[in-house]
Amino acid sequence: MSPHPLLHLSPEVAAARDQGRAIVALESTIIAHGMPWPENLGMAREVEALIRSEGATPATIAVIDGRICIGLSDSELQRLARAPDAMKLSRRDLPYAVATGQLGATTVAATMICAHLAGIEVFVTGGIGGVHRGAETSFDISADLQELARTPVAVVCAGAKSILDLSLTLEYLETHGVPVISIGQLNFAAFYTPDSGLPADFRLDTAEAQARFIRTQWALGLTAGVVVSNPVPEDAAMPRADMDRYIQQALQEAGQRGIHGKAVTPFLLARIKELSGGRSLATNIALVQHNAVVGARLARALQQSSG
Ligand code: PSU
Ligand code: MN
Repeated sequence: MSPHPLLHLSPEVAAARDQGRAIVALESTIIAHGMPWPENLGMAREVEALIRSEGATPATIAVIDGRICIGLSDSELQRLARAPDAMKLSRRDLPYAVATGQLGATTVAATMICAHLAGIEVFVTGGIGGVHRGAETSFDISADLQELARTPVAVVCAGAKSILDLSLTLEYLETHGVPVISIGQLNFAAFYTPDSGLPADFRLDTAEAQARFIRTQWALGLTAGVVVSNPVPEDAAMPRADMDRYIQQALQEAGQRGIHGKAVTPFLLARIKELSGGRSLATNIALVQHNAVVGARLARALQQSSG
């Protein structure tokens, strides 16, 4: 039985749900707008395979011809991976995409909404959106942060990219009561590099400890999400000085070209990939894979603690 009339569960996800098995949500903006073809398709398939090998069920979420799909077939994954013109869907865009039958890729915010409607508690991505540098004049603060404040889903990520103002991002999360728990280190991760230099809130290394924290938060009626910051493995990280240069240049070009709104993040990601000669893409794929393993283990621990 579908958990909601507007959701379409894949057979694999529906079976996992019926059997009470751990499910991990995955976003699709990272496929359509975060990585180039064909690496995006390879990444999407590998991440799903890793989650299965950890004993959980992957549920990639997207809007396909107006249908909110929880779990995609391989041909649906391929279609999204070759659709840079798919809509980028955040909270405000979701009703339009469904009502008018669009093809759309869900951001962290929209994926959290759909995952929660489907009863999925854990969601794996690369990096969350945040407060952009210069937000005091642009007002550019990702809707991901508001979503984290209101929707009870645990989001496993490698922190946030330093294209953002990470210090303001953490302040914003604090204000809205969103805890940031970190794995293996106290500091918040900075996506391409393991350490942002800024402390997260709590260090919890094991899936069991993370699950206990999350269950306790929700049992207290604190219905926010949780950020689970999982640093990129050292051997896949980018040199920090190089990264800082690419980011500076990409930000400057975005300003010169007057790029704004939801086009900012995809522009910066693509430009950093070019400037780094593709190295940033390899790091991006490695960190999502790492998050998939951590997310699958967390989903299993949460599932076991649900009684
Ligand atoms: N950060 C990344 N890769 C991504 C994104 C963010 O490292 O692909 C995507 C996610 O889908 C995230 C969205 O939810 O960008 C945030 O976009 P905006 O800054 O426009 O809110
Ligand atoms: Mn924005």
